[in-house]
Amino acid sequence: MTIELYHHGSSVCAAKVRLCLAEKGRDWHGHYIDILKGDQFDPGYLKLNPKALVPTLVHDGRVLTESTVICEYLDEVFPDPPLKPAGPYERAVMRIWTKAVDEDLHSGPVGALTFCASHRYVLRRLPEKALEAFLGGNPDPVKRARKRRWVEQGFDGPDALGAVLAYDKFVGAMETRLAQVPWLAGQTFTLADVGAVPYIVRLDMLAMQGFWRDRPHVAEWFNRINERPSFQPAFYQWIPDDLLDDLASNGANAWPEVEAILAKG
Ligand SMILES: N[C@@H](CCC(=O)N[C@@H](CS)C(=O)NCC(=O)O)C(=O)O
Repeated sequence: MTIELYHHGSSVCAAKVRLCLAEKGRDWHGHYIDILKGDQFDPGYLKLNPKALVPTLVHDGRVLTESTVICEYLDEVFPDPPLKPAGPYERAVMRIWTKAVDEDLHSGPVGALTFCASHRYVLRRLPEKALEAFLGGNPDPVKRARKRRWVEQGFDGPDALGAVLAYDKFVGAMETRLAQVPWLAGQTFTLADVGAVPYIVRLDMLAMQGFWRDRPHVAEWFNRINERPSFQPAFYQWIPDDLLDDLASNGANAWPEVEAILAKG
């Protein structure tokens, strides 16, 4: 039984799958796809993942994409410990959260915030030709255009406002929920939490803990997550120190812009 994961240190979707595998106590073999250098556009990788995205899981030679689907799959093939609630209603609630992560945060806000605040500066270190190849590489024309905007315009462009507000709304919904129950789907840690954690870690890495400054239940949930044995292996061990430094320092520089957006609401 071999598990291979094509992933990258700063990919929220890849981190979701690493966290799931760590919770399951499963060993895996990694292929590092540097999505900030354009490895995802390699023709060999495109055969596995035609959308040029990470993660891709290969389990016993069979390929799976889509991080939320991969986590559901892993929970079925490795049911112990379970990461889905026992009851059908609670499982549905869990899926409302994983769907919200995909539709409300991953659809644009996490990329817009990360690129506008930090990745645009990291990418500028690429030689001009490599940067152009990177910006032109995405097979989806809409995503290609928006990434160019994030990189070229940052917070002066049209995307940062919506991204900050969507993130704030999501963290606000978490606060409301976590004031009632210890975990997003109810009484146990589930794929709902696995799905949300990487997006909160992203804010943490961007030194944007201000998103939960006045949200004690999110802060307490995140502290509990940090103490799980799965946390370090899933996140920090995969992020190169220089990228971590870039995220923290660029994120801190961008925080006043984020705060200004939040203040206006
Ligand atoms: N729906 C996909 C989204 C995957 C995705 O957007 N991956 C990002 C990193 S989190 C990526 O590979 N980006 C590379 C690029 O945009 O060029 C999933 O959940 O796996």
